[in-house]
Amino acid sequence: MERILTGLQPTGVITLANYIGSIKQMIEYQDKYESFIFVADLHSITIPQDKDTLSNRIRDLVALYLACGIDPKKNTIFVQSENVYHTNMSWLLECNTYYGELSRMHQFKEKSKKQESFTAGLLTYPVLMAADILLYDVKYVPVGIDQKQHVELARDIAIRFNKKYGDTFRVPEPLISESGTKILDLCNPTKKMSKSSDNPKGVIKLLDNINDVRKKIMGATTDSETVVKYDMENKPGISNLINIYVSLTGKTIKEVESEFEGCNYGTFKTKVADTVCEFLEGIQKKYNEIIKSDIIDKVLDNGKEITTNLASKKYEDAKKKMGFYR
Ligand code: LTN
Repeated sequence: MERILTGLQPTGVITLANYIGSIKQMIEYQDKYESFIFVADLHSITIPQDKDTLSNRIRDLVALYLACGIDPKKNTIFVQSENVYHTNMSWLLECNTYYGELSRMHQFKEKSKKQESFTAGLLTYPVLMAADILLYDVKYVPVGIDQKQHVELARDIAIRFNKKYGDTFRVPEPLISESGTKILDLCNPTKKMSKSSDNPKGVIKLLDNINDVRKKIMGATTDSETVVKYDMENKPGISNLINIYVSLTGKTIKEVESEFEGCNYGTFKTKVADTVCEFLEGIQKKYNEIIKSDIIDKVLDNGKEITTNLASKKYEDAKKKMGFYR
């Protein structure tokens, strides 16, 4: 089985869009690949984080992933800051990366232009990400399209290092899922549903109160027609609800259109709301059990041991190749 690795930042609660767009995908991958999933807590501090909520967020994130169906027997799950080799490796790689490469990254340009001043970490962040990836000889890195450039940088760094010091790193490839459906904001179905949106009515978080979720779906923006038909361009609101319904039931768009032929939007929305609420209730029940058990600590201790072992070997190898040995 080929190995894959992906990192998730512990910022904010996971949304239904995150579930449909990426977690579902990871659940499929767990039978196909040997998968490493880690909480990228060191990445999250490139912008200031509240120190009192950070550790809760890490636990919450792990608990939610487990509640969604990420199986700890099939995945190695760990916390980035608990494995010192990520930062150690990052320094070796930083000294093999150029300032020009980092300052050209889209995400750096985007995030730095919004602020008067920013930390050096915001610039060097993609090198830490390269270290995360290159430590484990992974074949693929499942990421959203926004992270593709960072994975390409990791490739460039690996190729450069291998050429300069001898074969050390496996050159990874980004795995961008085509099938993951983009879920849109319920109030403004022209933009993505995002946890950082300023209008909470448009966003469903996995731990939202069930009655609120129902209200959000019933209040979703739609068009002035009455036909439940998939048309992303002219009927983005209804199409978005169809996408949500399709993703949670496994039905096809055609099946959904005929299921609701002749029905008004109220009937359709009620059915979507029932489906989403039932789904979230299941996740929340599991989440509440997991969060008060010792499962999280067991899973993370195990992940730390396995990955520290692998990473230390890779780090020592890279370090020696660069000339550090006695
Ligand atoms: N930068 C990513 C998170 C991340 C990651 C990684 C993803 C950190 N290290 C390694 C894949 C592989 C993000 O912000 N989503």
